[in-house]
Amino acid sequence: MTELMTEKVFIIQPVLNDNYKTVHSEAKALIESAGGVYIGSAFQNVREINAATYIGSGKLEEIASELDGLENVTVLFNGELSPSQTLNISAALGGLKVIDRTTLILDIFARNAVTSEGKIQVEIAQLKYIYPRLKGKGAALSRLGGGIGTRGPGETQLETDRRHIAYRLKYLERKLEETKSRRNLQSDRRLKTNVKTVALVGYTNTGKSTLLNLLTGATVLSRNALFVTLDPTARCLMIDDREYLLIDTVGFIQELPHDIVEAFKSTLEVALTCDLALFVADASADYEMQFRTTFHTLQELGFDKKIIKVLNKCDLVDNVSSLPSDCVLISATSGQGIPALLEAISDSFNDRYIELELSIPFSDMGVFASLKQCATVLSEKYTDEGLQCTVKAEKIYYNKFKRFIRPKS
Ligand SMILES: Nc1nc2c(ncn2[C@@H]2O[C@H](COP(=O)(O)OP(=O)(O)O)[C@@H](O)[C@H]2O)c(=O)[nH]1
Ligand SMILES: [Mg+2]
Repeated sequence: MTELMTEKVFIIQPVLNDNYKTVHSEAKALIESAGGVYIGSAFQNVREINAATYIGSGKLEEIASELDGLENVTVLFNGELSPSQTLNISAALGGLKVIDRTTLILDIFARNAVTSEGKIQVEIAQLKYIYPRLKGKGAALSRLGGGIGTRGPGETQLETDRRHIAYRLKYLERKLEETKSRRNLQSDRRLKTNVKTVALVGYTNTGKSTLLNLLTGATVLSRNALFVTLDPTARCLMIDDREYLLIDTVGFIQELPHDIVEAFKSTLEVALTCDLALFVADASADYEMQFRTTFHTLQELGFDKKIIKVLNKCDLVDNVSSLPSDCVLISATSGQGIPALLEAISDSFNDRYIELELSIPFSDMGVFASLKQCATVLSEKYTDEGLQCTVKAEKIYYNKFKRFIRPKS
């Protein structure tokens, strides 16, 4: 597969309040999630919002000359724009493609929606956002071509008229109701496999993708065909010869526009079906808020799985001993804490296993063959009576083998 996206993205960051730095650095991670390449930023204090172009025309001229001559550039306006502001800014920048924050976020949701319900929900959100923006008969919108902000339903829908979109919305809303009423997460392919799944959840920019790459780096091209069919955010993780499926999720987002909250939640479904969730937070940011929001949002959606709290970016913290002790402290860039994290992951599954000391008579040697299929043989020794072995098996197999348990001497 060739890498499709080489879209270069320049950020215009309006400065409205103290949170702008966080929101700006988060936007860089969002661009990466959408497959774009960040190339630079312009910051602008906004005392009063300009009705036509949001920021002043002088600043726009400055940006236009900075970007002059560059090809394949998209401008991300990291705030919410009205349809006409989007068009006016684009015009002021010599016709460059301009997307706003909501459009970028919806694009990422579209890339990450896995279940059919999630896909429908994201498409509804996209269409609702596009709908009022189609006024000028799409001239400006169809000029967008492809790339960020046009995925999901975008490419085909942008050329159609508003009436068509209204029909489509009605259809999708009906379909969503149907899907909800016979919600069936079993359709998720992963559930049909025995591989344990571990999901990375948490805010955008906390280092989830970096961690995924670090942990699975050696096994990027999974040896197992099973993984090839899954979405690109799932990778095989090996710990002590045991396979797990590690899944990246769409990150929580600061100042998420409220009308796309439902679409966001639908992208989290993948976390609901995992066996273990790693809650990743940024040790150098407001990690308590990050853990709290992540937990509450997932709980609202019915999340009831095991959790490991992970504090990443510990390399940026001077006083590591002040960090909460119920978290695994790591740095995905320096590698610090990674062995402890791997141990915590494999330990969290260990309560499913028991060690059995068995004595299998020669007349029952067939049992040993089937034992090997579902248990790890830790030791084996032949005696006059038969085979004595110690195995580690999932508890569910206890009954199957209990008649061979060796009496304690
Ligand atoms: N200093 C430091 N930076 C990190 C660490 N982990 C990730 N980052 C940086 O944080 C930014 C966001 O990382 P990313 O993995 O894209 O975050 P995601 O949005 O949660 O997937 C990137 O610039 C990373 O290089 C870390 O442990 N320490
Ligand atoms: Mg990421």
